[in-house]
Amino acid sequence: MAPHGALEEAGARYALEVVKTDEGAHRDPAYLKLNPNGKVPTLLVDGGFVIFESAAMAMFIADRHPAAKLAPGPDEMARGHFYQWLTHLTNSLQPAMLRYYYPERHTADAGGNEPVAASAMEEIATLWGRIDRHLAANGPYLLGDRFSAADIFAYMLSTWQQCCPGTYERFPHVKRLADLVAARPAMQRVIGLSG
Ligand SMILES: N[C@@H](CCC(=O)N[C@@H](CS)C(=O)NCC(=O)O)C(=O)O
Repeated sequence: MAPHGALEEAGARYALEVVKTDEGAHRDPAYLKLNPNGKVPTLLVDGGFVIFESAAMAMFIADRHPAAKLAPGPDEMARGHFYQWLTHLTNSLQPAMLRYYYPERHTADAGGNEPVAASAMEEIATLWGRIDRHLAANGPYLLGDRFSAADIFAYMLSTWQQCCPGTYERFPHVKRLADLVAARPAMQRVIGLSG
């Protein structure tokens, strides 16, 4: 959803191709040639140039479409905070969520899944709590009053609520950000497709 939202916000020309992970399509040899990690998503630019890692795609799309203002420019101090938040989301919050969803990859113990998922859940709530406090003091967006692709990423993760039940009730400033992002016409088109 994050790179998809960035493409739609940018008004880029693109086509979506669904990789059916529930059918194991992300492990097909043809897909692994594009993304050897066997993860979704993958971005193919102009047919031949391939990028994996959704945060990298979001930054790339922001740079290629400066008029869309999805990131502060390279000469602006705020660019540092844009990198900070996007990296934090993709390096801290998302991995904790993936630990929750794939606990078996983090334990060799029989019966180890539950404690791994439980500790991931605790970490997720701690991280959302910190983000919520940041947004309370400096929001409504991660960069203050300025929307960026990092907010799309935060919105996407906020919809993964099985790992953090009641995210929007517990973290009202995360909810405010999510509501603002979800109300954007470009994001409405993306949500309409994935919903
Ligand atoms: N850091 C990667 C994470 C990608 C990722 O883990 N995607 C999940 C879906 S949200 C996936 O492909 N899962 C399939 C698997 O790990 O087998 C990114 O942001 O692109």
